[in-house]
Amino acid sequence: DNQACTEQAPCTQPILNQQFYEDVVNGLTSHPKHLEAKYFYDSAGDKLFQQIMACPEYYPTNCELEIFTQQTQAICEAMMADGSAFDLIELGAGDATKSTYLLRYLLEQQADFTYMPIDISANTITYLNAALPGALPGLQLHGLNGDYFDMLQEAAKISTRRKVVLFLGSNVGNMPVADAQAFCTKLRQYLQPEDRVLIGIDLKKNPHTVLAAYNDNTGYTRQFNLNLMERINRELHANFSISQFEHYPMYDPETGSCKSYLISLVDQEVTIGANETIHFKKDEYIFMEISQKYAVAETDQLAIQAGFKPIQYFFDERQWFLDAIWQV
Ligand code: AVI
Repeated sequence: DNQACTEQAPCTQPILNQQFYEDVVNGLTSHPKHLEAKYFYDSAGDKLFQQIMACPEYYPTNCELEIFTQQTQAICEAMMADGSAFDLIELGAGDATKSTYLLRYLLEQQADFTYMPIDISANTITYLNAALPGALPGLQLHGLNGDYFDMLQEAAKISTRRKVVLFLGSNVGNMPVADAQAFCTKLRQYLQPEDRVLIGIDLKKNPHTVLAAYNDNTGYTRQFNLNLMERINRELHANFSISQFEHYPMYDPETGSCKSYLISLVDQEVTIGANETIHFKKDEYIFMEISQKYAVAETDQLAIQAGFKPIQYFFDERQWFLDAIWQV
């Protein structure tokens, strides 16, 4: 069992990630309590997210894959635009499974482009630099490890070619609408006229379908949320009793926001490191994550208010997911 640090048994291990510590303590001493979903993705979290994506209930990945496999040519033509050379920048590339469909087609067409995956994980960039040249012979590749906007600036220094930015997988949905709006506005400021974005956005649909995707029967999504507590125990020397919290997912069809919470089952105290004690009342919640769903018109609003023109839409058969091309 995890032992928290106390005065009697002080921490012997240092807290390696100070930012993580500050964000967690800040979130759990706020009203209401919250944690940041970006911290879901340690190695156990990465594995759980892979398992979520393989669940029958979790439709977004399959929808976007369907779009990319069924409409490869049209999507790539929209990216190639006038045929001029370009840099293809992917924000949060991960293992690049989806983008590989596009990259392969672009290579077949002998498009003149450099693929620049950006990821906050150094492991991811190391992996892509090692794996992609073998899988995609002839690919010009320049991986960038760091914050999205820092690396966009870096990409602009490396070359002045036209930019096409990929932001896939409904990652934009993990921001509240106001933050998504600010993010898109900032993205626009890093781009030049004629640059384009291919953005994947999950759409509003039957509420049962959405909720089931975030409440899979096997319980991977539940574990995915609880894993953040395990991570906090391990890395920040805390003593969360995982069994004393319950995963509560909800979807509001009116606003399109799908949210997940962890609910305290009892009155309890949790210590983090040597200095923090957090009190939980029975039934008190921690807000964990938002996965915002949009109507198509709302995605247009997002684009236009950020200074983009939505110029093309690609839907899956059921119209559950949208990959849109936005132009500066
Ligand atoms: C990464 N992101 C788009 C996922 C989503 O659908 O919001 C994360 C996720 N959370 C629970 N299931 C999947």
